Amino acid sequence: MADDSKQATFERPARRNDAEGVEVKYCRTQDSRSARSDDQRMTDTAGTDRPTPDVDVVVVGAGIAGLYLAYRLSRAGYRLRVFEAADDIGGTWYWNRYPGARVDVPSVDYMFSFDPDWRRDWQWTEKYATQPEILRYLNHVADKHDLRRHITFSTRVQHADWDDDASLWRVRTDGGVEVTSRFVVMATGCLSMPKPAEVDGLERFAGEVYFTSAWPHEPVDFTGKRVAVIGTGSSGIQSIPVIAQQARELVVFQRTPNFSFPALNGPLSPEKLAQLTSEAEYRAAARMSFGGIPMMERSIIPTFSVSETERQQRYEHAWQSGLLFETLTVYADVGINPAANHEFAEFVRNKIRSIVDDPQTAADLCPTDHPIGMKRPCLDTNYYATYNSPHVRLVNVRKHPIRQVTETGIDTADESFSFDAIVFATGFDAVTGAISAVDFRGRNGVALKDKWANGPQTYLGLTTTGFPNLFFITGPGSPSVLSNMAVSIEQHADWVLDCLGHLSTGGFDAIEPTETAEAGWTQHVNDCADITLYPSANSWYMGANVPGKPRVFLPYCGGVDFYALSCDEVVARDYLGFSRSGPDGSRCNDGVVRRLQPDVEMVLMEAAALNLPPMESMPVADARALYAQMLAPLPPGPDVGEIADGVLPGAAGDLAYRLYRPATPGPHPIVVYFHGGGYVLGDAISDDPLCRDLCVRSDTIIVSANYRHAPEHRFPAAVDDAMAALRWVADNAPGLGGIPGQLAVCGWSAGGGIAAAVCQLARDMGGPVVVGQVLLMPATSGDTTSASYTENADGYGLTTPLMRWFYDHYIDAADRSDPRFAPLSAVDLSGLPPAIVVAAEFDPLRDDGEAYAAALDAAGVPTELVRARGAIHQSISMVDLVVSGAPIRAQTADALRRFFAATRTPELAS
Ligand code: NA7
Repeated sequence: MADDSKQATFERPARRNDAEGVEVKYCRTQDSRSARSDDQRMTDTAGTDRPTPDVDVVVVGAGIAGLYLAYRLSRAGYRLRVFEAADDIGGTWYWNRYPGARVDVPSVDYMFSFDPDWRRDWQWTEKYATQPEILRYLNHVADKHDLRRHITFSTRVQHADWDDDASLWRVRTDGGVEVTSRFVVMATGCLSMPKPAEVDGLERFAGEVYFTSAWPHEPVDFTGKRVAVIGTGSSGIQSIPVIAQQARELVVFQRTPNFSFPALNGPLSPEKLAQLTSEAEYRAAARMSFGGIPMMERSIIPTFSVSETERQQRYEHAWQSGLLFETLTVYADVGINPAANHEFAEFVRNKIRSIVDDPQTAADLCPTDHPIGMKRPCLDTNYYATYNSPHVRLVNVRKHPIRQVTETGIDTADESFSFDAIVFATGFDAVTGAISAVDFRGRNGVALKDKWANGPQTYLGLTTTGFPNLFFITGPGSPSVLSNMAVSIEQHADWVLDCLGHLSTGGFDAIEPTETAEAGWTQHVNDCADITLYPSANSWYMGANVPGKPRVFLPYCGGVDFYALSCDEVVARDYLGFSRSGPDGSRCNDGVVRRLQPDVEMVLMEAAALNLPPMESMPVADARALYAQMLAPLPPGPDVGEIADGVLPGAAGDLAYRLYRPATPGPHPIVVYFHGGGYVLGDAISDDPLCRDLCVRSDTIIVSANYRHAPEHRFPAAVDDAMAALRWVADNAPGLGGIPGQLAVCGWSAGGGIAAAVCQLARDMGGPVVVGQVLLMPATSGDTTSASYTENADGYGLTTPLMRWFYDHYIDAADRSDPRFAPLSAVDLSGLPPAIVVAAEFDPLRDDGEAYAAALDAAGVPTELVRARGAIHQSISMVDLVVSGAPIRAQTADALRRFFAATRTPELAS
């Protein structure tokens, strides 16, 4: 294809990208190619000395992803080759022909969306289609769109070497053929590399051996036979009831029981079909849904916010729904809160106990070693009831390990079994297995296997640094196996096609993520997983089923919707995090697309959707009412031993306080706590969840003392009251259940500044003795012009205008260097109690906290600074909502324990 010489100028002024804090570099100066339509093939090296590759794109795999890519690429005019190891199309649905194999996402959701007239020539017969029906559907699509002509069957791609000079991949197959290609797209599936049998002696067995992952094409008849099934994941759970119908005897060898729900399969419901009336909208909604299925959204209701009766009804509804995603979204915190998870898990275990007659079998079938939903749950038809048949038996191999396969059957540690056939349903080297099976050599000959030796690193789950022009469809770090694969496949393939079009238009021939972007995304994927219970389960999501595989959470669990937003944002921000290059130059737009903790991001999005007026635009009374209204629905925090409300004498009248006592036997150390709210908002109970959490974690009494607020009571009213409260608590410690001398202070936000100020006052006024200070996102300087005020001025909960509004209400400009307001202004910080200071990354007050911690440290005060990555001002106070704040609260509580332990006398310590 001929080039032309129209010039497109890419030179733009460098700009500061505030969200990343990273300079955007436009390295490219001039483009010698014209903008071209996506419909034209892109590989054109005329006028350059780079060789023209054999094809534009090599696609590996001809399953759902490979077929869709073949469709899109061929229609867009790219020259492509698709290599497929099997002798026909279908991928997963080609290989997994075992009895009972079905999709467990509704069939109408598990299909291509690009062909809206499918209903004219295709009908699903069931809610959950069988493997043969799905394979027929894929063949139908391949034939209808003439896709086979692009596919080379019975050919496995074994090697791929990046040629940096030629900017192309040299792809080699098991047949020894080499094909050069500008791009390689791995459409190899997430569950396509079967695990080996992992039992000794299989070669001795004289009977039939089957793997669910490579089932014969001809029918297998188990009638009258003694059959063993090893493995109780989805494949085992689907096949066991069907095999049991034929076999004379069936023994299931179970290593880990799984949670399974009734599929309640049947004909397609009219309701479901009705949902598809406006199909374009339905498919678009799928792409912006939590799991790739519309109308199955994440719950926002925490488990224990509703009554026990209501919860049981909700669990029952999920059980009766016959929908996997319903079971995963019963309550907002089932995947996060162990207690919530346990209750739902116990509901399902009770179901298992109620179905299975034999109590020991039921007990063995009840999963207890992993939280529900954190290992892939299953949908089944009569799975548990199958064990009530007299010819079906369950062997718990954790109690009775398999020793070996013999000529006639299987020996466990204490029994010999005879079989005519053994079925292995033992799973896959998931997500990375099929990618790692190809020997990829990227820039400088680096092997992908080596790069991923400690776990995969990708940008968006689509690309990896050092391997230009290599794309993974549903790769590690993308929603993939946690989503409706059909939707995620199309989303990825569409993204790749858009990217290829973009490169072509810009005259580039290579794209690669930057190290910063990849590290940022990998961190984000881990952040998402770390706020859930996923990492606690030994699942294939974690690579735990493959001996020696690094223990890393492989998919992205933030949801299809949030994930798609990231992908779209990367494109909208000029391929943020990618460097692109071509014969005439390169362009690198470095940065990180997601830096906030995922739960913070979600909270901010929900808050933004409320579209509330800024507080600083309101009368104070309205702002206070709004603040109370915003706090009311937040999760309450943990139960404490006792809560007692009282009044204490402040500097100018009574002050309310709330005391939180641990459930453990006292006496306890005491922490005097000062709430946040910018001196204007809040009261002794407005930080109730945080105080409860601190009480439980640190095993101390928390006395949350109110103080007078501005504008009614301006500086120094708040700090005077705080000092009065500290004295009163110190004087009354025994009566409050405290240990005399074991007194610390804590405060959040404005309260953090107040806590810092009272430490200085206590030092200077001869007491009381304070053994530690916990300053959470404290206001310490009154300076609203620092970098953190500029960078985080708006969009992260607390805004710069609001802080200025608070200060203006509280204090005159002339007083702002008074250390009772701005403890950072104190001339001498020596001799203050040891401190822990928490500074949130996305907080106008970040620099206040960091500066005070540095100043304390410089003055010789033992100080721990916690830089809360991805956190906002409220990350610490939204207990049980911003789960990523929990480690910070734990660190805070640990510090408190240390402060008290350091000052405890030996007698008290004992
Ligand atoms: P899974 O879900 O990985 O299940 C494999 C099962 O085989 C699981 O119960 C394993 O126990 C068991 N297993 C694996 N190796 C052994 C050995 N050596 N001995 C005994 N038992 C073993 O694979 P599936 O094919 O069922 O399903 C894969 C996915 O396909 C599924 O999640 C859906 O997404 C569709 P373990 O739990 O590892 O202790």
